[in-house]
Amino acid sequence: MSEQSGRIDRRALLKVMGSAGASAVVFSGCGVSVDTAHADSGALTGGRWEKSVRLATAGPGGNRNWQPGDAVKFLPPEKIPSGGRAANMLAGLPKEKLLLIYQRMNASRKWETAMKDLFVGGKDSLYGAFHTYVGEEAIANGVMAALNDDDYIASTHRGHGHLIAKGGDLNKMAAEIFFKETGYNKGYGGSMHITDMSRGIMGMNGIVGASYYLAAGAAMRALVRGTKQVAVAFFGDGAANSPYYFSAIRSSTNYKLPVLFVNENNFQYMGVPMATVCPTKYISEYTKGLDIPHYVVDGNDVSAVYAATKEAVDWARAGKGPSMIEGITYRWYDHSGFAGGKVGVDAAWGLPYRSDEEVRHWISRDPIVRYKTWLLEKELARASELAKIEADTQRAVEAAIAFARESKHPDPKAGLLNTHAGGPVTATQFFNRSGIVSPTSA
Ligand SMILES: Cc1ncc(C[n+]2csc(CCOP(=O)(O)OP(=O)(O)O)c2C)c(N)n1
Repeated sequence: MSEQSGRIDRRALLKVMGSAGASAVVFSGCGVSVDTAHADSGALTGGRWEKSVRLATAGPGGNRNWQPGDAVKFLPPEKIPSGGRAANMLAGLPKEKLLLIYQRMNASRKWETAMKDLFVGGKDSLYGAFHTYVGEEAIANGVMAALNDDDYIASTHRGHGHLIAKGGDLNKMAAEIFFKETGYNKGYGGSMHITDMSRGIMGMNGIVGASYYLAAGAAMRALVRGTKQVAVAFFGDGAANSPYYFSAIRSSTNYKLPVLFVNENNFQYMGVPMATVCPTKYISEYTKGLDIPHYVVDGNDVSAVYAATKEAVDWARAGKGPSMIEGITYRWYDHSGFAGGKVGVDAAWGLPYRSDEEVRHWISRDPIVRYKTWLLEKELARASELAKIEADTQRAVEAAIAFARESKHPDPKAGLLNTHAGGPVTATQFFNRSGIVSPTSA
């Protein structure tokens, strides 16, 4: 591992990790078509597999589901299908809602891209982890379009897009990234703790696999109180290997909780392809024995995600229990931070665990461009309306950054406020209560 200017060179680190632990290499292969509509939902979308996995071993634990040369990578069709059940369901929403989806997808993309440029540019002294959701926006927005404002979501480390899709405030989010007192967590939480209970957002979460019981708990509360609310647990393909996943989804099935387990399968763990650690080719295969509805959808198609979620939400509100949805998607940037990223350039290039060609394929299936094309071709919106949304959103993002820059850093003395269940505690009270000698008085 090398260090440059006191910072870890992430690319070098990934290379070390790759050579030490990874037993598979992902490379492009010939097209093999696979029917992804094997779920209970019927044919929601189609897609093609265009990549292969070459395994140096049979996978962890002698995994028999993966063979060298297997085709595994889903590549969506270039366009969202204009007809079919999913497209018709989305097209049936009021225009106002269709435009709101477009606005929030754009807000998510533009806000994160602007933050990326600021991190990479280095002038604003931003630091801390920042996991971008760029490329995955159709999942958050497809899910949220099927929820009510008072439904709950439990997010992940890669959750800015979930928050924005649920109506999170761009100014407060930006201020939190700048660690300013006007931020969601008053400047003490950073990216991975942003929470907004007024919108049912139970928080982003740095603990991989923490969303399951947060969502199941909220769903249990809704069931007991008879409110008809539902809760959604977002999680990645890596997080699906948490024992809490199996425990939570099984218990939720036992109690018929109104909860949706929404997997964002981007095929990448931190720095290795999913095939090296995942025993099955679909995450949804893990839990099929539970006999709850499972959906596998093109996660870059907002109509497919919406349609699956709407069915799962109706199922949950009818008291029938949980569903599992797997959205196949891709993140454009590195796991966290911006290795391989440049100011003004989309995506991270030259990373050791994926090919640039693969990234280009996915960018050509940009979920926002696909949705825009679909709206225009179906004449559900005019180009001028969408252009106005894009311009207004860009202005809102710039205003959020200005707001964050102009806000003050929190007073260090306030650091221990709100940390105790008994109410606000000052630093002096904390040290007195705990018997610890205060660093300032020591
Ligand atoms: C309990 C726990 N274990 C490990 C980590 C370190 N970690 C952070 S993100 C990550 C990978 C998560 O992969 P995935 O769930 O597929 O989500 P993605 O990053 O692909 O969106 C890991 C292992 C963590 N934050 N928490």
